[in-house]
Amino acid sequence: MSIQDEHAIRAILSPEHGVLVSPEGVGAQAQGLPRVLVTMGSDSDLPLMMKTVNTLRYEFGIACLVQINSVHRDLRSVVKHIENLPASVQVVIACAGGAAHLPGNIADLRADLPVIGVPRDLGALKGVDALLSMVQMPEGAPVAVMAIGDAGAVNAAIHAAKELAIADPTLKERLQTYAEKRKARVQGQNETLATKIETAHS
Ligand code: RP5
Repeated sequence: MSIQDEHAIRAILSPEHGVLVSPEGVGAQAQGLPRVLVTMGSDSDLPLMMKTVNTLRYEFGIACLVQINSVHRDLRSVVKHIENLPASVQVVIACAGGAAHLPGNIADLRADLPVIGVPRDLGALKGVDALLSMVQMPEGAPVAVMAIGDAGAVNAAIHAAKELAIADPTLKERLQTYAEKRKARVQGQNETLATKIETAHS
């Protein structure tokens, strides 16, 4: 690893830039440079977004930065954080619930980065409000919006991996392995189907 890389990692580990997470661990235990920012409006979104973080690191070996950014409680810090992301970050995944303005705001702040939105299933409208807030972006500020909740959180990680895989053959292979695992799950379900029908019948 070059001295520049080491300096970059040290800078990343400062609270200003969020928490670095990689397959090796969190913060000081993490290794490599972050390729994805996983951000959210509140740490109440974190249980949902751990599905994104864990899919990125364990399925695809992608290091990410995790950071809370609230456009409704501390907009000035959001602008500062997003304008000063480490240069290694190539994709942003942003989760919010309710009136979910975070992904669209990031799409405006960063003309150079793709933004993936994850609507959280929350409150009276159960995520439909967040979904519509993210998907109805005006022309010029695109947000790639995933499904509400758990499936969206996992799919955001897969979508980010696909974007990075355009220039990364290793990631293409990991995506293929991931797809094979999903196929094997269906095969496994078919193999145990007769027993399950028999058990349900008796
Ligand atoms: C949004 O408000 C956050 O993304 C979160 O989904 C929601 C509620 O936040 P808390 O009141 O739980 O902090 O900005």
